[in-house]
Amino acid sequence: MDDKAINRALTRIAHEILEKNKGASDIILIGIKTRGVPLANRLAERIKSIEETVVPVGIVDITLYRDDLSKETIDPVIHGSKVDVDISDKTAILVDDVLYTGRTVRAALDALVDIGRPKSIQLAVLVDRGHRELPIRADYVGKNVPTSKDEVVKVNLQEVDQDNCVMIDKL
Ligand code: 3GP
Ligand code: 5GP
Ligand code: MG
Repeated sequence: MDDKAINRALTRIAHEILEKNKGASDIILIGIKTRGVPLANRLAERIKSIEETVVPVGIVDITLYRDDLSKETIDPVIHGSKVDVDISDKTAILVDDVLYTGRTVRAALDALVDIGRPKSIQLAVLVDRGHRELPIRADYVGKNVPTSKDEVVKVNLQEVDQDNCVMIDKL
């Protein structure tokens, strides 16, 4: 995906979020660090320009104490989170760059439940690369990218990497 393809996918997801939730009044976006955070901010910007509603953006920080590139699978550990608004009775939308085994999202769900009791939780990802190890699926997907386990999806975002692209790399 190049810059334009990423932008189109995010614009579509913003519209899908508004359609599914009948507007943006009850929504909070929660970016999963690192690259889920700029993606959540971009979705908030788009929602603002479509509906003129300001959607709060929170952050959950889930540090993966594991080397995904090795065969070891250790549960992710939750570190710091920053959610300034009350998420009770809101629809919290988790945002991440890549959905893979689902373990990161499971940990993020734990983190959210500790912060409050949202009315519902949805998941938006830029890329779904398959290979789930838990019963987790995304409500909004930028692009489904079938991968093998010896490939990685490289996600570059301007805010972090100074350019915008999604590529498949061999390990
Ligand atoms: P992120 O923090 O922005 O999500 O997992 C740590 C970082 O390494 C992630 O950045 C992710 O984008 C990047 N990464 C690249 N390939 C892989 C991979 O195969 N597994 C994991 N967990 N991260 C990867
Ligand atoms: P999971 O916990 O679903 O296995 O992995 C999801 C998290 O790991 C995401 O936050 C994502 O950043 C990172 N991740 C896993 N696989 C990849 C990948 O192939 N490419 C990138 N960029 N990130 C990945
Ligand atoms: Mg990520």
